[in-house]
Amino acid sequence: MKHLYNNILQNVAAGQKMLAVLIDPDKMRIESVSSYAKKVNASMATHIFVGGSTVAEYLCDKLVGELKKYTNLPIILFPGDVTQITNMADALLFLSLISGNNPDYLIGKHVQAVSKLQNSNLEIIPTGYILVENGKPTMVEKVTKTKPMSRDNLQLVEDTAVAAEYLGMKLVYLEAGSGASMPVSSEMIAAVKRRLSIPLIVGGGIRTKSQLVSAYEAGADMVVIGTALEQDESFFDILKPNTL
Ligand code: 1GP
Repeated sequence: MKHLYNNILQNVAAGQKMLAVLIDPDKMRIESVSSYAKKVNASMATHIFVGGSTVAEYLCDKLVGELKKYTNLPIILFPGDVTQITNMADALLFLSLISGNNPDYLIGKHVQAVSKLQNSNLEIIPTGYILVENGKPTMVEKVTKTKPMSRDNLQLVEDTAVAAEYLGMKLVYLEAGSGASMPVSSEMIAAVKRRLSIPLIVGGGIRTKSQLVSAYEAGADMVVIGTALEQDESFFDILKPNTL
């Protein structure tokens, strides 16, 4: 039964904030998965995202298979490319990079993915993905050959998010980019959230508890953290359940 999106909607309706831990298969050694998954399980994380910009083929499959041995948390693919799709996961963010105008990332890769997806059990969640500038170039920018949206043009980012909702997308993901030096601003999160009735995901450059709390307070329904946990697993200690 494909119920992950409905669970997300229920959490939003109940005011329950969600946290996704992003695991990049290129940066996680298979031997480390069991201990990492234990830390994720003991934290406030509600979801695990798996994906990256430049993942070698079949690594996602291997990683998700290993993770499934150690966690019951839902595993959602956050793919940088078609090769990262694996039926081992529970769901897939079917991302459209709506901040840019590269047709490959608006529809091209999606068409390529269909033959894999139609034979899978993955819950497919169409997601409007908006890359916002963070002060330095990001891997997403490089790989997709698109420019991020300006931090200063709130109106344009808001309208882009609303256009995603009008197009029928089920989530909007405001992304500063992995390892961003500045996360998406609270002002932008609040402005976008005010205009949307679908759930809002925020990620990129969140490294402290106060940045996490600010993102939630501004209106993020789900926050994604990858780099900060990759670089320092002691960050899990301040992400215990019910400690925000
Ligand atoms: C990247 O939004 C995610 O796509 C998470 O970013 O790695 O900076 O936490 P970080």
